[in-house]
Amino acid sequence: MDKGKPLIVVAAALIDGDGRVLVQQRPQGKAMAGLWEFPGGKVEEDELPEAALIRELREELGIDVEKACLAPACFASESLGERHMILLVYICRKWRGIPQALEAPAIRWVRPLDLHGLDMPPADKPLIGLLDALI
Ligand code: DCM
Repeated sequence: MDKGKPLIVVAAALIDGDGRVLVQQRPQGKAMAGLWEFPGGKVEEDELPEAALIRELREELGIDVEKACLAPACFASESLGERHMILLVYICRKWRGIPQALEAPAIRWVRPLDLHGLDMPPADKPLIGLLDALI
């Protein structure tokens, strides 16, 4: 079956000085509403992944991140049904500003071990074990 071009999505694992990771809740009205995800979103047609992530982090959390502070960590792929999705994940430990829930109903800082207890989108789940190992 031809599913066309895959949807490229970027996400960040923001890690604070205490080794906690930021997750945000998906808003009502969107797919997978209420689930906790790593912040990020779709890469537009003419964008590079890092530029898309920098844009999304500014829109969603009000923080400024430099490209050099985005360390590629892993990727995951998932079938969304009508389309395949590839999620590119970056680790980031340095940013300017204080993250705020500008688009999500809530954000939370959680210890990597506590990620296991959260409802997350399927594409985000494989990252949990990886973060346990990396942080
Ligand atoms: N998505 C995901 N995990 C993330 C961010 C996004 O699985 N950390 C998925 C949810 C949607 C798609 O990417 O299927 C596009 O995201 P959005 O609906 O937020 O634009």
